[in-house]
Amino acid sequence: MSTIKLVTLCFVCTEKQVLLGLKKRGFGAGWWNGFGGKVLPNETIQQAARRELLEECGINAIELKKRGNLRFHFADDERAHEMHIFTTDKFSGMPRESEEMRPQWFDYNNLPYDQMWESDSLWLPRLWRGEDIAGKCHFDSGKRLTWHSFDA
Ligand code: 6OG
Repeated sequence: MSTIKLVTLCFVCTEKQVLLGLKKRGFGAGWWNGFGGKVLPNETIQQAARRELLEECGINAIELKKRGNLRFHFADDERAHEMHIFTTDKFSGMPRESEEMRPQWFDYNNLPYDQMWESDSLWLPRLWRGEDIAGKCHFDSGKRLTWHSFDA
C-alpha cells in the first residue's frame, strides 16, 4: 500500500514582501521556496510548520494561518506528498541562514519563479490575493510539471 508523506510549507509575509529561502540541500535544492519539511510522528502539522520555520530561518511564528493544501505525485515516488500551506504575518526574530536555507526578502511582484517549483507560479499569486489553496500536481521524474488541477 502506498503511504502519504506529510510536509509543511510556510511563508513569512509583510505588506510588501515575502521571505523565501534558497534551498541548499535535499528535495528541491537550488530552488527558492517557503520554509518547511516533514511532519514528525509526535507532532501536529501546525507544530511541524512552526518548528521547521524556526529551524530553517530563525523566525518564530507568533500566529500561523492555515491556507490550504496541495497533493503532489511524482513519477518516481509511489508515495503522494501532501503539503500543508501556512502564512504568518505576526512573527519575531530576524531571518538568519541555516544549513538548509539562505533567506532573502522578495517583493510579491518580483518573485524568482524561474528558480522555483514550476507549479508555484500557478498558485502563489492566488495565495497573495488572500485565497485559500487546494489542488493536485503531477511531476515527471525530472520534476517537470505534467498535470495540475486547482479548486476554484
Ligand atoms: P524536505 O523533504 O527537504 O522538505 N515542497 C514543495 N514546495 C513547493 N512550493 N512546491 C512543491 O512542488 C514542493 N514539494 C515539496 C515541502 C521539502 C520542502 O519542500 C516543500 C517542504 O517544505 C512539488 O524536508
